[in-house]
Amino acid sequence: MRRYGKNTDEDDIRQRPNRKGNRPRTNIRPKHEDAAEGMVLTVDRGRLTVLIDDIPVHAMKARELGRKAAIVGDRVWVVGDLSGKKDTLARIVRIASRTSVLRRTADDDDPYERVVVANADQLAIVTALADPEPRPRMIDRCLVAAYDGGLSPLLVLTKSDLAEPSKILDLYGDLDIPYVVTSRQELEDGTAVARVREQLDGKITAFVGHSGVGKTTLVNALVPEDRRRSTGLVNAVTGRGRHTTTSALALPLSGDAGWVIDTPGVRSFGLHHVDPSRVIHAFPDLEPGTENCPRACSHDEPDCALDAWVAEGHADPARLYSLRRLLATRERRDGD
Ligand SMILES: Nc1nc2c(ncn2[C@@H]2O[C@H](COP(=O)(O)OP(=O)(O)OP(=O)(O)O)[C@@H](O)[C@H]2O)c(=O)[nH]1
Ligand SMILES: [Mg+2]
Ligand SMILES: [Zn+2]
Repeated sequence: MRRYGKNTDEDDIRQRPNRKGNRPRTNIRPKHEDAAEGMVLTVDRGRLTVLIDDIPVHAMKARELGRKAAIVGDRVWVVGDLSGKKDTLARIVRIASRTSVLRRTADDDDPYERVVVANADQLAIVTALADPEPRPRMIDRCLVAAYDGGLSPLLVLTKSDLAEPSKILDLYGDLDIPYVVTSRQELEDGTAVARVREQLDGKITAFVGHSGVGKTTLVNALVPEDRRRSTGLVNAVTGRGRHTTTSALALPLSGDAGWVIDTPGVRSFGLHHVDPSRVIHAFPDLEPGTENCPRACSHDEPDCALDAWVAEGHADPARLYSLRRLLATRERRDGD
């Protein structure tokens, strides 16, 4: 596992091993010379847990940071009691600039942005093939948020023991977006875990999706229990009844091979913050067809070239329908 030394300076940051992703680095020497660097694992009402030298340290934001909030995935510098012992509270004195920011709003017409995760390289869009029913509309929205936030998407289709993946793969299988299909059986015998791990190596991956799709089940299968316990934080699923996740939690994969970030299920992925002109990037199969569009085409107007292009058979009409639906509902309250 990666270790963060104290007295971190620029050179240490540069020499950090296993940098496949574009983790933040800084040219500014920390103001506090004795500050230790770590990663925010979770945030609970102003109390943060920061992993420093393998120790989950309790911390809060120093007043000097002002309104700037640290979120899960942030790289931070911490001073004070770094023992991680009960009732200790260190102070976060600096937050590194972020390489990516995953944002959402509750609804499209809600201007209040929730920053979900910082510095993730990849967005695992988790969709159950049944229970709950898959909703392509949610997938499209997550794709928009991923491209907009600077994360590369990964589709994870769970519960293939309950339903066939073919319908969803008809829509998304040819988009050059990596995908994995998992079932309960394959999670238990380890085959699904190996397949998912291949897609996660060296990256920071945030798992998002509706409640009950199996995000925590998957994350727990990926990160062995003793490892989860060593962070002092456990997102429980086992035991009696369902355990819905209430706050985002970052966990390190074994072998210094990246991180997984479990997040609470969402009803919708509001995109109030996304400029409508950027929505098309989440539809790579349709994007080439916009070449003959009029200038500043909204792609939801009579002169849009996509109708003819799709009619010529270049893309699935269902995808154009999805794009239009997303563009049309972006300014309205939205059901899923
Ligand atoms: N049949 C089947 N059930 C699964 C599978 N994966 C997860 N489940 C079940 O689905 C339910 C929900 O799983 P969770 O992992 O809690 O779902 P979640 O996405 O974390 O839900 P939230 O935390 O509410 O967002 C649990 O009862 C799991 O046992 C699967 O591959 N097949
Ligand atoms: Mg969960
Ligand atoms: Zn157009």
